[in-house]
Amino acid sequence: MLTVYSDDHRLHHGQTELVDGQLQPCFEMPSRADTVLARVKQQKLGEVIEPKDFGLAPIARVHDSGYLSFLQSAWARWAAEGHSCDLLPSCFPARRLRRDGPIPRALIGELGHYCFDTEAPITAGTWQAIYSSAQVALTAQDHMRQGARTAFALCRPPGHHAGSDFMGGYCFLNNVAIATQAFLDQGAKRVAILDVDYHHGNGTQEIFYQRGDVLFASIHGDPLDEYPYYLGNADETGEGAGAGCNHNYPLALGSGWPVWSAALEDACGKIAAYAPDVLVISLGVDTYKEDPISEFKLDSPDYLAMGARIAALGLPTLFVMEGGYAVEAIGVNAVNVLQGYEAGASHA
Ligand code: Q9C
Ligand code: ZN
Repeated sequence: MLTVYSDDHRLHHGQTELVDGQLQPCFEMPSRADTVLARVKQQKLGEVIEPKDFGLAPIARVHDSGYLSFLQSAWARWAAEGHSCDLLPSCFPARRLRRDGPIPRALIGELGHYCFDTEAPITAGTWQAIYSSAQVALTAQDHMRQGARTAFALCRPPGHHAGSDFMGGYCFLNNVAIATQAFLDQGAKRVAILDVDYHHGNGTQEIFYQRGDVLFASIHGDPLDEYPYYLGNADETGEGAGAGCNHNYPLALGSGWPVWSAALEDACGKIAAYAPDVLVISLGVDTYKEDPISEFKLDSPDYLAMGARIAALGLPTLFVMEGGYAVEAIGVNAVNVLQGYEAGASHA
């Protein structure tokens, strides 16, 4: 399996995030991608290539133009105001404040408009890092357009919490949505997205909620108990043309492989019935039992079984890296999914 990777991810390195009322070092750190890349090489998964540059157009197919302009210019504006620390929001338009009203002139006001939490710090290199992360996804997608059955986009920063016009949860550009839209723009009729990250993929759900050409299935910690709290319940099934194309599997905190794999089995049934041309996986491995911010109990061998079950769908499959914060283990766990898939695909 081909891996696409860019060193540009290092240009995004947030300092701190709020944990229980205190600023602590960010869980989403550059060494995460290093660990995964090292395991890809150690296991000889296949060739590792740099991304090509497909420009802004495929990103703008998913994201709002004002949001993209904001992301490109935010750091320069912040620095011009005399700051050198991370740019973080502090005020958000909750109910009955004007979320669709005039966008504030003030930088922090505009930031709150384009953001739903305090966990996506903007740093000097953030734009280049997130642009390259999206190009990593697009390059892996392009490899499949050229005929490959599978590819691995080793994206960092991750993307699934980012919506069409908002950032949050360590995410800025929705790499999976951008790759999915590229498949559709190149002639795919239907694409299925399976999000196995511990957290609900609220951004991906938002982007495709009213669309019948994308099926979204997500297995995650119950949002009544877990981040992102305000989306990811089972009664969110899609709207309009997308009615019936959204499937959420909120699971109890503490769930292990028996419960998790039963949800996977159900999701695979929905995906098979949808008969997509392509499957895209939001590959988060923060479901691991030792993950520092998560409450599922998957163990490393479970990721081999996960990959094999995905392979049994018999679909061309693009894997896109999302979360996973037990830094020493995420290489083994992510690559286990890929190797489980390869072993399963070779039996098919
Ligand atoms: N401040 C992804 O896995 N909440 N994002 C953490 C501690 C945010 C996770 C709680 C979790 C975001 C891509
Ligand atoms: Zn996550």
